[in-house]
Amino acid sequence: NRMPIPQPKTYGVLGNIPLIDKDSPTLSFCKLADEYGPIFRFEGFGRSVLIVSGPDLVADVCDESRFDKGIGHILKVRDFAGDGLFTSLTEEPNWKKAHHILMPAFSQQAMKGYHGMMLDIALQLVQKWARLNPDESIDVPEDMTRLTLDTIGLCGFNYRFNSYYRETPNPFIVSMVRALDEAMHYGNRLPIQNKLMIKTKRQYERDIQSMFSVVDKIIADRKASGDQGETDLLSRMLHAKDPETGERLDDENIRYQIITFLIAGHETTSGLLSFATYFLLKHPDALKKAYAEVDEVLTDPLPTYEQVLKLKYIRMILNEALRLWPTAPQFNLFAKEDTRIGGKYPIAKGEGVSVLIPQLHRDKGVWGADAEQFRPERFEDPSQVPNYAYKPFGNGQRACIGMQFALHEATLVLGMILKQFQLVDAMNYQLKVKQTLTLKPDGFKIRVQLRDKNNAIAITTKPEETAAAVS
Ligand code: FDE
Repeated sequence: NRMPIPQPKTYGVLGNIPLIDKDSPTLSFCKLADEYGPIFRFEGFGRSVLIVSGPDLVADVCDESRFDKGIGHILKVRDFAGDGLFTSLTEEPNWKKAHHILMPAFSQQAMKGYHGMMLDIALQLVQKWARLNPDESIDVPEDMTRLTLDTIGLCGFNYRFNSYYRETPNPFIVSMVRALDEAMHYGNRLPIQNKLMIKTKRQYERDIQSMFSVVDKIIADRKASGDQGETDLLSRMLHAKDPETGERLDDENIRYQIITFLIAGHETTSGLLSFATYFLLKHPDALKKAYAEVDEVLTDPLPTYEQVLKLKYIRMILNEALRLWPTAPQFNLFAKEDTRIGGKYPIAKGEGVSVLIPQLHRDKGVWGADAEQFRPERFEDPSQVPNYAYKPFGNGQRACIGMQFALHEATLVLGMILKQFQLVDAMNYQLKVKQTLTLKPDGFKIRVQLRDKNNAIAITTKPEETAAAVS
């Protein structure tokens, strides 16, 4: 009962690389999966990885006793994210230490402490949109990225990127995005090509240095301020001890964690909000239900923490958006021993596996004949959700630590947007998915109209009321 693993055709030293659109690798993998099935081998520059998307096979590689998170594909990101949570191996001491220290800071309970800060940034988005003229359009992914970046900056280390006050991204973010882009492309070039790209390499090194200097200053300033443990992530990282070892995180590791939260926490959540907005725009029935819910639940001028928890249908919309377009679309593993995937596909110790989430999430055998359709009702009854075939936040102990954070933030913001605005598909947008490290709807623009022209929150002329409500 040993089955050969299919492999697409190869191109000499380039292996399978020419089959991949380097600007949207995940979508290329999905096309290959349509052709080669639920598991196939992919080779590039001597490295080989098994691309797995069949529900049973994914369930099997999610067995943490035989598979663990691999970082081979993101090795280059360690140049600036070091041994932070996302880019460390499970066996590295700093993974477990930071995991223990940071878990409580990302619990559902902890969201209470961030709610006011999340609201502060969400209000900036709502007020910007409310003040647009009727013929001005909104670049949704851009404004959502402003929101998610500012939110993680404020909740993470009490730093304001003030993205709504800038036309272009903050220089820190320019460096981060450029460095990420280079880290992603680096592995898909021949070593000789990389050697010759001297300008790119210099820019990459400059970008990393400028990220380090911004973050190191934030850490130094906080230490100098004599902070005795405020509620943000940074103060927790500076003060909390790992209950197992009794140790704290060192400054270098804190730097890596801050960069990690900025990377992991803003593109993914921004993509989620953009796709959710897109689906609502194109599904009037779901939009109608969402309006009914926000009108019923969000009865105060500003949403409270408890009200956000009551936005059940909005949550279902977000879950369904993450099913069709999981914004972190792949996660990687390696075999801890010689074994077989699904009992029949042999894999050697150390070999890599990549779980292709969008393909898994559209499996008709699990999700039904309408798997390609946007239907939030799938998530109505939690006991009916096939969790083994739903992995938008990864798996097991290496799953996303920021899940509650992202979902609270996204539910709050989507609820506020719907409470205030009618969404207008002024340019009849046709979905085009773009990939950096994460997925986003490319060039997605809408217009909005205030639902209630006299709405006090959106166009308040009494800032003190807003301030009082936020605090
Ligand atoms: C993580 C994560 C994951 C897994 C990956 C791997 O395995 O490789 C996933 C899939 C995810 N994540 C997803 C997501 C989505 C969304 C919306 C998010 N995410 C969001 C967020 C926010 C924040 C802050 C975060 N996030 C964070 C994070 C971290 C830190 C991590 C790592 C963890 C460990 O490993 O420990 C992740 N995230 Fe996420």
